[in-house]
Amino acid sequence: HYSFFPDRPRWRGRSQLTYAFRPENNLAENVRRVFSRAFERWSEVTPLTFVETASYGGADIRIGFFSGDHGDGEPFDGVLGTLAHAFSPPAGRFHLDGEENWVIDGDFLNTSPYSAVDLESVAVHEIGHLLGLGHSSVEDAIMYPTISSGTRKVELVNDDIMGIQELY
Ligand code: TQI
Ligand code: ZN
Ligand code: ZN
Repeated sequence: HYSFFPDRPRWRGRSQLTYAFRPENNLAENVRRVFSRAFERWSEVTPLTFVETASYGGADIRIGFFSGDHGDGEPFDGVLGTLAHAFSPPAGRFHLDGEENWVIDGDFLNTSPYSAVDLESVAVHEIGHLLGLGHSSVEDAIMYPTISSGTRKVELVNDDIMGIQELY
């Protein structure tokens, strides 16, 4: 079953949210499209729309790849372990571990074929957190707290949809 954060934070009174990519990452178009598709999965089942903006500082949701200690008190740990973190509304902070072997549309972003992590799967999960969902006890749910390495899991299931529709 789905869950929320304590006090049920959500993006109250907002239907359009903006997102921006950390300029220093210079993300390729195919990487940006992965995030765009991940947002779409949530907008299909809510009144929410997500629009990319060039202004990193002015965006509701700020997406960036970082390595190790990156100044927010939650350092990344290299390959595997923590893959990404996102915070409850209205923080909008969406950080990914730049040292993971991210898989983009089945291709490796870094060089190693080991410990591959599917970017879209992680993005759909983290966006759930950004919108106010906690973890789910339903194993098939996007918001279930574990995923096997190399697995692709990008489809919202009924449990995710029931949860997000209770918030929006
Ligand atoms: N990052 C954890 C996560 O997003 C961070 C975290 C731990 C967390 N406890 C939390 C976030 C409680 C909000 C509330 O769950 S992670 C997965 C999964 C991670 C894990 O790097 O461990 C995914 C990131 F579910 F597959 F294990 C993305 Cl999809
Ligand atoms: Zn961080
Ligand atoms: Zn999580």
